[in-house]
Amino acid sequence: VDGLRFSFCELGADALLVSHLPNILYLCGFTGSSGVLLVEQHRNILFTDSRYRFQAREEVRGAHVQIVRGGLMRAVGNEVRSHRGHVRVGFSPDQLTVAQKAVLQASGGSKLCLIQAVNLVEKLRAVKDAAELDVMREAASVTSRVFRKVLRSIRPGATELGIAARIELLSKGLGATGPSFETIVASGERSAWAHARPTSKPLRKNELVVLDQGAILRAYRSDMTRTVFVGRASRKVRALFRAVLEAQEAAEGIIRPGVKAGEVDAAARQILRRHRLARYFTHSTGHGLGLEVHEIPRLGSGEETLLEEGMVVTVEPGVYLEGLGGIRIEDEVVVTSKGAVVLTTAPREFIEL
Ligand SMILES: [Mn+2]
Repeated sequence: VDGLRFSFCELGADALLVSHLPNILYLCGFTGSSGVLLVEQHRNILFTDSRYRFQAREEVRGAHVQIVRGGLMRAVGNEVRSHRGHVRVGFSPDQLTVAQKAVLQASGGSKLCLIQAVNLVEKLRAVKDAAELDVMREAASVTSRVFRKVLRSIRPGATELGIAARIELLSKGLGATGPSFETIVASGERSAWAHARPTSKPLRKNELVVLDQGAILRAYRSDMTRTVFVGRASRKVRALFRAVLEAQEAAEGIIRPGVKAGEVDAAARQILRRHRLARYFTHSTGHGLGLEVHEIPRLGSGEETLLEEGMVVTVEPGVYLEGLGGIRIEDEVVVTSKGAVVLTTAPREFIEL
């Protein structure tokens, strides 16, 4: 939190309004679904409501808890108004609704001065410490083990929804509290939808199946994708798979501290371009991961963010061909001084079932 104070002081703020729940969890340990944290120079105040009285007492570290009635933002405004002079409060425009801002300004009155402070907590969160990495390694391990187990259920007749449910059930059996995101099981032509929702469509022989899954373990999320084939694949499908795997390995291979996030994306794209597949690779190469499934840095074209030791990112090139299907291979890696260390250890070779 000292680093955070430094960064908002640099922006000319006296305090930081933290309204995004994952940031609140990161800063003070509170897991409730309603709360606002005000980080001031010499103290932190978590505003929440009476439903969380006992939970906050149990969870919150390093912040004074204030149970409020009649709205969190009004309470923050009242707190600001109780100060002697003006208070410049940093806030993130994409994490405060227009309505919340209006209430805050009405209750804070003329003493409140809002200034933009974007991504301050997110920048801290991007670099994981040893304890966070331990949890993330465990979350990734859950996902890898679930993949191995669920392979047995992948056969003609099984539905996408049935397999997705099985993935989530197996994850919970291994200690996960839920899926990191809506589990993707997409088969046949539907596998070309990069973010398909599972349906009651049964798997058929000679179809690709994309499985994109993640588990939440002690609040941290994992994210891994594998693409398998039901039956025996054609040479074309095998060649596509090899190209995607080659792109993934190239991207992973250049990851180290000091490399620009955009360079990792370029490395994957260059391989697919060489295979004349670049136009089928329609999303960015990866993203940071932690308390949320999409965090900074984004591994996308032209991204200037420098990778740092301790960042956890996904590397997930894919190709999506209308009528044929999609192939995506995604792993989660931690950036170390020696390069990328893979956390998701499920087999990456082409699996035919
Ligand atoms: Mn992902």
